[in-house]
Amino acid sequence: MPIEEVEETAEAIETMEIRGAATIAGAAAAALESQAAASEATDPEAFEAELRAAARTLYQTRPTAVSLPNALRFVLQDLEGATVEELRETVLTRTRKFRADLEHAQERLGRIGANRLRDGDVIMTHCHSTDALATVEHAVDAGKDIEAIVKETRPRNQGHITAQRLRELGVPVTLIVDSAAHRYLNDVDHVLVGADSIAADGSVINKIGTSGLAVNARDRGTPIVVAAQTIKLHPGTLTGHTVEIEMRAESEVISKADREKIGEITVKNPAFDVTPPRHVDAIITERGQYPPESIVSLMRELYGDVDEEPWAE
Ligand code: RUB
Repeated sequence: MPIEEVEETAEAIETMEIRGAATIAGAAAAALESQAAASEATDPEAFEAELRAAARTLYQTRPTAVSLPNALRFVLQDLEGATVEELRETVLTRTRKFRADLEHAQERLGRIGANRLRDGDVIMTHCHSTDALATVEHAVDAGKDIEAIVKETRPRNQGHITAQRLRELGVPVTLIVDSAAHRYLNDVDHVLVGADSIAADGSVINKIGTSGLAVNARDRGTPIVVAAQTIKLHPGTLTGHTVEIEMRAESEVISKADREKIGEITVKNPAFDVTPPRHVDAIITERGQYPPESIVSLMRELYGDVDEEPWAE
């Protein structure tokens, strides 16, 4: 049985109290760290079984952001140690390294992405991405004036978080409803979004509405930049797996009262969509900028083929 802290983290991810691909990955690594630190297992097999159970609990929360399984794999793949203490040390070292790497990668990605933003540029954002905001932060730190048009991002309105963070950076913000994006794209120099997963063909899986925004941006000739650390690369897609799109509760879209008033309808609430590589200009990672079609070489270099997950029963 995973410890309470693991269960609490899993619930917070499921309810989106903890959300966004990078933040989810960091929280999952922290939960494994707590599990390892608190374990009272007396033999290595029991210790590993506990860690695997904790990883499964975390893995089952949300299916789309690959940063979550990538984090779990980083910690649990080929665990080294002949005793409980050695294994514990390995897990603690890895979870700490993972979390430190996460921060460094975002910082580096931010510096690289900031080079694309010029003084006086206007960006359009969708959802809330810490990777995307890192590039704005670095541009602002470099003395550039940046303005933002922020899509509210129904149904959960993560655009409000983005608007708040951008205001904290001193960036002037215009908030628009999602359907107003096309109307304002002529005023925009870059569409800047994050990613939950990037597939081997360079497709970008991100918050629902990203693909429609990308089509609109293409129509207007506005470049689309995706800021995504390499933990967003989905190694399973190298061997033909597709990325599962999370379907969330209809209560996020419509109240019970409104639904009853309307009558018999079906409500669908996909949380993410897939933007094909031809609609993306660049993927910015901590390892540099990539045209989406060439991201596969980086994916192979960093992950190789992934066989069985180390938390399988
Ligand atoms: C969040 C979302 C973000 C990516 C990237 O969706 O789509 O754009 O996760 O975020 P949700 P980051 O709110 O449903 O989790 O750059 O912070 O990893």
